[in-house]
Amino acid sequence: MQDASIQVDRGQRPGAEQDTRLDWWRDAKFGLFIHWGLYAIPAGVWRGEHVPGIGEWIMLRARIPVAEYSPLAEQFNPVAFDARAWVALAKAAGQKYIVITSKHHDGFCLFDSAETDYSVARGTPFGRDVIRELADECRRQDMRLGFYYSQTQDWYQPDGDGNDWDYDESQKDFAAYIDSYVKPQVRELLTNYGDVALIWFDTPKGITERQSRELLELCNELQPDCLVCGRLGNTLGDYATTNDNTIPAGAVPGDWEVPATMNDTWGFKTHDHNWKSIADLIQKLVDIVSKGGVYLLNVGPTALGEIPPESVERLEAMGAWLERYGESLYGTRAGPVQDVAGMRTTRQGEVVYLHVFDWPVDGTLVLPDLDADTAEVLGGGGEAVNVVRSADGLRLSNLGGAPDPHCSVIRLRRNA
Ligand code: H79
Repeated sequence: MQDASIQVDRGQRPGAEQDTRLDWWRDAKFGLFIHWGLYAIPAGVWRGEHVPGIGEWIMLRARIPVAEYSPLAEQFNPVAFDARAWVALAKAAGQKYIVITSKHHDGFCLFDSAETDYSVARGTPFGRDVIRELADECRRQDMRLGFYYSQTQDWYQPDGDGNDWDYDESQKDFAAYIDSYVKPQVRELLTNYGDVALIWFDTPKGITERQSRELLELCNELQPDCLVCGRLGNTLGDYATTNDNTIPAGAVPGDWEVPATMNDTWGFKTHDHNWKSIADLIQKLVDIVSKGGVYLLNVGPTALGEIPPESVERLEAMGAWLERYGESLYGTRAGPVQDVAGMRTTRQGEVVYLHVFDWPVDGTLVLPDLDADTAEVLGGGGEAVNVVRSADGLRLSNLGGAPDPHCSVIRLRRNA
């Protein structure tokens, strides 16, 4: 059964498991999402008032007219932007791909587009093509790069979806917006920046089956290896996403990804200090991978181009954990047993990795429904673990102290 938190109308083609184009992504487990645009300037505050909700939605939440919002471009001058540092941070975090907002719902583009001057390249004092700099840097550092692209909502384009405070909905020609604006921009993204790992469409809303299919065909024609996220709409796309920040209750078959925030916003907000702990984030990564998913974890850089220090600290801590325990996640598949007394498992061939969030003070664990001949504590003291099959399940003892405060890992093997 499909878990209710996965929208079944998002992705998952029949026979997708045979599609080897997804293999790198299936093994990657962990990506960096970057939400960056003009909304980083108000950062959740408009006319001195805190606007509740996610930061990149401020234009809609405060019903800011295009005539007031679009001049933010004249202030966009992120002199601290450093593609090299951003990519290096993702590397240090153990992330295997980056997805950045090439265009979010507000319509502002982080790439140089011939279709509009409403971009960082043409409409700001900064005047640089952020996407080009990132693409070049990703190539240099051997990092895959994908583009978030809001295909349905565009609050700047008169025919785009979502802006009913500037434009009369009944006068909109959505089909013209898709054909004359979205398709040319997708073509630019898939032509001008080298190999693109994936396109992350979002909020399909009323896009028609034919429009979704034509966008998919365009992507496949231009870059056959570029994956397409299931939020393209109309059950098309290469993989499913869960709802934002939603982890399924148990294992889910197929290819799926959890897009998630570290605090409560995607785009930077000065008021949002509700940061998840390092332990929580590491355990969420383990939890998702143990269920067969991929974690796409977001940062929202400031208007200056700085990734918030709270995000950097968390990503570096996750990278340090992955540096030691990465073999228990990368390239694995969902564990054979879900939620073993609060623990998680992953599987790689015959090897099962057991992830222990709360290490037993008495150095003993009993694992129902698991079987093994040997157990090794990764990064432990090297003492031999006692493995005994008991009526209650596999009993591990002499485990020693917790090797890691957030999540320790035990490798279980069976004799050949
Ligand atoms: O890009 C991020 C979000 O901006 C985007 N998806 C992630 C990856 C997203 N688009 N739509 N949604 C998420 C659903 C948003 C709903 C809400 Fe709202 C926006 C809740 C509060 C603000 C819509 C507007 C409902 C109330 C106000």
